[in-house]
Amino acid sequence: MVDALDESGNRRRALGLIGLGAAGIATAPAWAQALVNLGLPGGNDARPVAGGFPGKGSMILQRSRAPLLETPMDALDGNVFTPNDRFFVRWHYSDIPTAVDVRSFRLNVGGAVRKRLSVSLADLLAMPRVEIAAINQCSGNSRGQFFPRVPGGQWGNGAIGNAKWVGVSLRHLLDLAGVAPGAMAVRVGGLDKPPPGAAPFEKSLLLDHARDGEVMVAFQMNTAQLPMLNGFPLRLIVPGWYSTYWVKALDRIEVLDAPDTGYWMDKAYKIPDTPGANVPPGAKDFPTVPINRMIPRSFFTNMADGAKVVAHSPFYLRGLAMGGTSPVTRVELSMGQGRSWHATPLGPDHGRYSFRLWEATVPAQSPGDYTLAVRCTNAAGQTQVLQPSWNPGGFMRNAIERITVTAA
Ligand SMILES: Nc1nc2c(c(=O)[nH]1)N[C@H]1C(S)=C(S)[C@@H](COP(=O)(O)O)O[C@H]1N2
Ligand SMILES: [Mo]
Repeated sequence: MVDALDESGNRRRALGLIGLGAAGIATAPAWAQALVNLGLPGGNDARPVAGGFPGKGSMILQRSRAPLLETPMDALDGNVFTPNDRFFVRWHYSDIPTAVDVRSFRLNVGGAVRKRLSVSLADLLAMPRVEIAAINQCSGNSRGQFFPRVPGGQWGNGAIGNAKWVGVSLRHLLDLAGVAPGAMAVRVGGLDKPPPGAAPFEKSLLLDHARDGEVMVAFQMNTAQLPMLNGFPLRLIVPGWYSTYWVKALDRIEVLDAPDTGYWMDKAYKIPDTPGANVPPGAKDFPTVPINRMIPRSFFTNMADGAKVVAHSPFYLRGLAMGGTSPVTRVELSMGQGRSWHATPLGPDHGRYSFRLWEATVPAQSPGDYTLAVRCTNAAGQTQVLQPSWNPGGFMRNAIERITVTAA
């Protein structure tokens, strides 16, 4: 349990990050260990696997400034909770915090409130705590799989992670400040700085959502303080919602009495207002809404497309599933191009917002190629689609994952 926060270790390692300068991905940096192939349609899918980022082990390097680091499948395999040092990283702006003075740091609460607050980390650590297991998934996770391809970070499936978060509920902080009558929304921002002329990365939630008791200001991630690159010392946790709302290095909370018209709510992260955020490829003029709740997904983690298995011998498959905002009710495996599905046993339930492990032993097969598919369904009846959805932002992919394995 975190009882004090200390940035000194992070500070030393963070300096190494500044030293990276403008190293790009055009040439693999010297510290890259190997290339990984993300299997994206249409190519351009080899990425270096790199270590050397503060608080991080080996990660798939999508971009070094601002850092976009993807979690390799091996770090998700068998881990319902993603290790902090393998948890993916995404920042929009390159001017990110590399050290935080934990004594002078303040979280400010203002706007339409009766009493402004300036909360120190010591104050926050003394407040009542809440804990929740929740998946942090980038809105554009798996964007690289979109076809036709779309611009943006060309993620494979690893812009996702699950952690046990501990912190103080946003409701508690709002109650301390006293929300003024007529308030509508709560906007949050962090220590990263936009370039001149650009809007600060700020996101907002409607007031009732912000006060639901689950949305929290977290200072602990899987029993440790947050890694600097995942938002040390504080970040917002919005269980069930895409991580664009999970503002990192959170230093301000502002209660709004009018809708948020800032760039990052009004223009960016908008999805088609259609089921599954699906529009025909190339579509441009359609009504949009801000991206919001996640939907079910499931992944193979111990085998990838092209894996070899021994013929005439059963083989073991496992992976992770998520329900979005409702609990996982079933995960099913198909070997017949989706004609028949078989429910798989599930691992322990850590709550509706967490990953859930699934596993299966596939009976012995004669030599040949076999295509396997995995599908998750949640308690609200939402499931995954066979035919991938498309939208120009590359958001909300939840197509059924398939791998082909060869028995020989
Ligand atoms: N302050 C700040 N918070 C942020 C962002 C950002 O650019 N700045 N990016 C958001 C997006 S789009 C994602 S996907 C998640 C990534 O969280 P992680 O880096 O901890 O995995 O952070 C979110 N919070
Ligand atoms: Mo994201």
